[in-house]
Amino acid sequence: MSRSLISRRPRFGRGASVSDAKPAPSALQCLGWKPFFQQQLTLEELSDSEPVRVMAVHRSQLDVSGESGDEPLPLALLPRELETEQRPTVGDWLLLARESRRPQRMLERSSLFQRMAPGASRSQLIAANIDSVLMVSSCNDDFNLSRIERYLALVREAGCRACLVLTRMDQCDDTSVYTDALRDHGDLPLAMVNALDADSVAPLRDWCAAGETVALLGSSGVGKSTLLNTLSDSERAATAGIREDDSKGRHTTRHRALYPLPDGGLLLDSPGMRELGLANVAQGLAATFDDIGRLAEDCRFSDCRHESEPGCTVRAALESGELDERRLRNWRKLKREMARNNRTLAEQRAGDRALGQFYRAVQSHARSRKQCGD
Ligand SMILES: Nc1nc2c(ncn2[C@@H]2O[C@H](COP(=O)(O)OP(=O)(O)OP(=O)(O)O)[C@@H](O)[C@H]2O)c(=O)[nH]1
Ligand SMILES: [Mg+2]
Ligand SMILES: [Zn+2]
Repeated sequence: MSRSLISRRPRFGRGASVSDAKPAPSALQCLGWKPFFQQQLTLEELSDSEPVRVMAVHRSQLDVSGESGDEPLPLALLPRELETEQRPTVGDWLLLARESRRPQRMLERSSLFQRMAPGASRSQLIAANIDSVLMVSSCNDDFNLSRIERYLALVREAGCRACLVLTRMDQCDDTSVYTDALRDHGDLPLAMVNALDADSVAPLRDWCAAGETVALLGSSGVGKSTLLNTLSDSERAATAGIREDDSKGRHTTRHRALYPLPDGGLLLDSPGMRELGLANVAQGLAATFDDIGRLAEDCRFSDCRHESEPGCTVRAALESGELDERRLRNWRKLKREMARNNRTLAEQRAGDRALGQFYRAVQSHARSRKQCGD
């Protein structure tokens, strides 16, 4: 990770007069430091510790960055028995003791992205303290409205702003296929771009302004790393061509990492995720499918399942063509998936608690035997 891009600019921009210039963002602000985090510090912490941001998570260390630059932080310095949500992930802010550089605590997050870990019964953290998400898809076979709705549920649950970016506009003869398909998402900002072209991606720069942390989310091969390279005007990340037959990518990016942009924003590049299982996203789902929620309010029965009940306004909207069948199917599918995953996580937590109690009981029994000289 290059330190040089985290600008330590003078307080006033070059050439500007002292009276009209806005103070340039500090190094910490360029890393996404905001009043929300500042307010969490006690006076003692302000003097004795230094906030650093987690830029990448590796097997045995974190890459962190702060006012003193980049440094590795061995994971062995963190408490061992942290629950999943308490473990630092990319984007988290930690306080390090100024002298010893030991981690003191993690700051409360402004947002958190997580998914059900593929093939496991646990959730997996993706990133924290993200302001906006660029949901990336391409003008080709990758485009899938149901997947976009899945991403949206996650992004809205986290309370982040969302923008849909469709790459490969340069290879597409008729973009109306995509704009027509998105008619139910009229309030979702949309950018159609050639990710290889700096002018074409210029509208995305507003999203990545100084101090903003922006995550790129999308399948492998849609051009996430290409966008990072073009927006940062350098070859920060490796990219590779997609398969000709099905437009699928080759999982080129292997690690999630935050990259500082020359203008002071931060971009999170991630590996393309094959699965993005949803759990605990009730609000995000309601916001993504608010039209169905509004229709359901007028159903005759408050527990209407919108199947064959009389007076069902959801089915009526389906029959009149006002509501798309695919959208209703996807809403049902995501709700079922979330309910199933919520149950799995609740059982997992109960199991963890029972195991914790068991271990504590064994430890205290062993201690008391030792004290008795057994
Ligand atoms: N013509 C054209 N090619 C693009 C565009 N966006 C991406 N590409 C190409 O698509 C290929 C895949 O891009 P990547 O940036 O590696 O995709 P990614 O989303 O980072 O993929 P993973 O790292 O595997 O998740 C590269 O060969 C890019 O040059 C675009 O808008 N137009
Ligand atoms: Mg990539
Ligand atoms: Zn109904």
